[in-house]
Amino acid sequence: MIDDLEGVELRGGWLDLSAQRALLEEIAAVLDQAPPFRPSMPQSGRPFSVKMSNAGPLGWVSDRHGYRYQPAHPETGRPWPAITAGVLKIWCDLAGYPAPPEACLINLYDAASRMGLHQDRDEAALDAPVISISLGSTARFRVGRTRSGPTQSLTLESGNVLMLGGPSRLAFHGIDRVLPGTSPLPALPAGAERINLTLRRVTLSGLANA
Ligand code: MD3
Ligand code: FE
Repeated sequence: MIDDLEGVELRGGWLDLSAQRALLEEIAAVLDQAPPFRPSMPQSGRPFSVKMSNAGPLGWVSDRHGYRYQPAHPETGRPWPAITAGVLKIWCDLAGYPAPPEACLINLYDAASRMGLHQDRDEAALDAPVISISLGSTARFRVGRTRSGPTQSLTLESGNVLMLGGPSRLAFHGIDRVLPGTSPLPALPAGAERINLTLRRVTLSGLANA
């Protein structure tokens, strides 16, 4: 656990290099079916510096109309591909939640990409943890309980898995920067410098409160 941030658990080295390579192959196949798109900010339409795609019955998207989950790719109109076996296994091993994830958001970072401080709160299932898997170059990540209060910096390396549950589920977090050239992997799909997979349960499941 991180000081004062109960519910944040960093599993360093959870995935060895061969597990990371296997996940990247799965993700490359997803991206063939659901090509990376560039989201934009609600209202302003300002483009994100990360590109995104998704796997699972629901995918997270953002455009002028707002943030939301939807069952199809915003450009191709096709359903998102299924969440792959290696990704599902990580949820099953770590989540301690009786229902499967519905969304695997794939964030593709280049050397200059950032993600501003935000909360993940577009999900009804706030009782489920969020699981984040880092692949490729190292990133500096920031997390704090409130938007304007103290934050802590953490390093996310390739193969790290971060679990956010309980009191940390609504913590504010963001990516300050990627450290280019620090990836232990030969190459990432779509020419990315860093890939983050974020697994989330979106809808309330009948299983969870049984
Ligand atoms: C802490 N992605 O897609 S994942 C996101 O590395 C997102 O791409 C970042 O934040 C990335 O929404 C960070 C780590 C993460 C995810 C959810 C959290 C940290 C969190 C929820 C609560 C607290
Ligand atoms: Fe987030």
